[in-house]
Amino acid sequence: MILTRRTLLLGASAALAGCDRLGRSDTVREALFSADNFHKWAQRSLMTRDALAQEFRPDQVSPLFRANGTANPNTPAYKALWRGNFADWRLSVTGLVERPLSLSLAQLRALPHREQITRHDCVEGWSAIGKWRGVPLKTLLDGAQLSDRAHYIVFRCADDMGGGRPYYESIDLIDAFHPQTILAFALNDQPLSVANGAPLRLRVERQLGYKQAKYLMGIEAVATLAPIGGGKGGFWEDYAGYDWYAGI
Ligand SMILES: Nc1nc2c(c(=O)[nH]1)N[C@H]1C(S)=C(S)[C@@H](COP(=O)(O)O)O[C@H]1N2
Ligand SMILES: [Mo]
Repeated sequence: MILTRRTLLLGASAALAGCDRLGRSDTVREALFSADNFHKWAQRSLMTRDALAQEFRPDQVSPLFRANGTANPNTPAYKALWRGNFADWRLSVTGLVERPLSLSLAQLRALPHREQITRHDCVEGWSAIGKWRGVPLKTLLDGAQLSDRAHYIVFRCADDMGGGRPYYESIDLIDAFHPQTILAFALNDQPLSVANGAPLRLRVERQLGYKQAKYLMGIEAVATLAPIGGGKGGFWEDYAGYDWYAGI
């Protein structure tokens, strides 16, 4: 199914039960969908955040999962990791955790996996169905012993979006512990390609494409998003005013 930017944006608001009419005003959108206010509002609404995103059959997988945004980080540091087949790459788990972790790809691959065939919807007007395999984020957060003071998980990426600003994203703990939220190292039974985010990317299946951070280097548990980047919780949220909560 091809989704236009308009149907997606309307769909994103409509999915949040009953807020479509409110969502039409930019000021109200900003108020509702920013990281600061989303919680207060969502808690009072009837929204169910623990529902599963639709999963598809193997024969529904798209022949090509196109790449969008950065298709190769191309920095000296990333190129060195790529040349070494990511043997020297580590995922750091830091911030408000009792036990910070530093995990190799081999260690991540050895953890229990989840596989899911889901549809990725980009605001630019395209969708693709892919089969992802990865480690539930919950497994890592439990392993690192997340502190009670943590409210958000921030994802740090290897690509520079210009002027030394790296791509980054963030989600709250409801999405972080959602069973379909995984750190994926394989797409369609192949190791993740550079174009699709090698060696590891986030899949947070109830949200739009720009939340699916590629080229992960670190995840950090924080109490507030204010001191990170421009303070809005993600590169496109800071730079282009995209909603922090991009529910579908
Ligand atoms: N690090 C990083 N993650 C990113 C992006 C990016 O440019 N850099 N683009 C986002 C956008 S807008 C989309 S639609 C998806 C695209 O994922 P794909 O390249 O696997 O299709 O990645 C998201 N995650
Ligand atoms: Mo996107």
